[in-house]
Amino acid sequence: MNIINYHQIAERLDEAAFNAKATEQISNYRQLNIEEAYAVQAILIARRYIRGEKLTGLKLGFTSKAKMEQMGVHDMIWGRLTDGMLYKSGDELPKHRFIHPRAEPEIAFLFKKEVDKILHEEDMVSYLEGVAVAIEIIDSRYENFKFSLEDVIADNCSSSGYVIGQWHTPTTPIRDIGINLSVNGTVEQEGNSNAILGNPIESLTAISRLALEHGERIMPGHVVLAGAATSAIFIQKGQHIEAQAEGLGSVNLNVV
Ligand code: OOG
Ligand code: MG
Repeated sequence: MNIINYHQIAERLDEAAFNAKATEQISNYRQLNIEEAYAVQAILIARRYIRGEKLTGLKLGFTSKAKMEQMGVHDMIWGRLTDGMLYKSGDELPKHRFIHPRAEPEIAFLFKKEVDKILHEEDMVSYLEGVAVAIEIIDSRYENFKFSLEDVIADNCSSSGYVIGQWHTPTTPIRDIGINLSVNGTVEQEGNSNAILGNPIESLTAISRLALEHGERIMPGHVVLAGAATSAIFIQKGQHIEAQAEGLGSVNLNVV
C-alpha cells in the first residue's frame, strides 16, 4: 500500500501555492483528522520558514456565520501568517502570484507582550499595542476553492496575504462597529464587528487559548486577524480594494 504521508501532502500544498496552481482536495486521496490536518499545516509553514519567511502572527477563520455559510464549514480554525504574506496599504497585489484570490475585511490586533494566559477584555491594554482594520487575501490551494474542514486546516486556512491599516490604541472601540469592503469605490460587503463570535474581543480569547493549547507562541510584534465578519469576494486585476471600519479608518490594495 502506498499511503501518502504528511510531508508529501504539505509538499503538494506548498507547490500549489508557490506555482499558483490549484491541487485536488486531500480528502480525495487521504483521510485526515483535525489533529493530523494541523500537523500538515505545521510542516507546510516550516517549508516557508526554511525559505526564510518569518512568523508574523496568527489568524482565526470561520468566526462569523457569514463566512461559515459561504464556505460550508462550521468550526473555528486557526492558521499562521508570515512576512512573505504582508503588504503595505496602497501596494500592488500581483494577481498572477495567486490561484483564485479572495479579499475580506478583518480586524487586527498587534501584541506588545508575549501571551502567557487566556486573554479577556480587561487584558487588552496590557497585552496589546493596537487594533486596526485589515484586508486578508485568502487563496485556497484547492480546485474551485472547495474544501472540507480538514483540507482547509492543512492548507494553513487559505492564508496568502494581508495588509493592515493604521494602528489605533487598544482602547479604541471595536465592538459593534460597521466594517465593509469596497471595490473601485462601491461597497460590496458590509457587516458589523459583532458578527465575529458575538464581539471581536472573543477572538482574542479564542486565539490565546488555541495558541497555548498548540504550543504556538504569540510574541511582541505579532499580529492576529480576528476572522472576517462578512463573506469574502473574488478579486480581479485592475480593482482597487478597500476595507473600512468605523473609528479605525481604512486600508487598501491595488490588484494588478
Ligand atoms: C478559509 C479562511 C477563513 C476567515 O476570516 O474566516 C478566514 C477560507 O475561507 O478560505 O480567513
Ligand atoms: Mg480571514
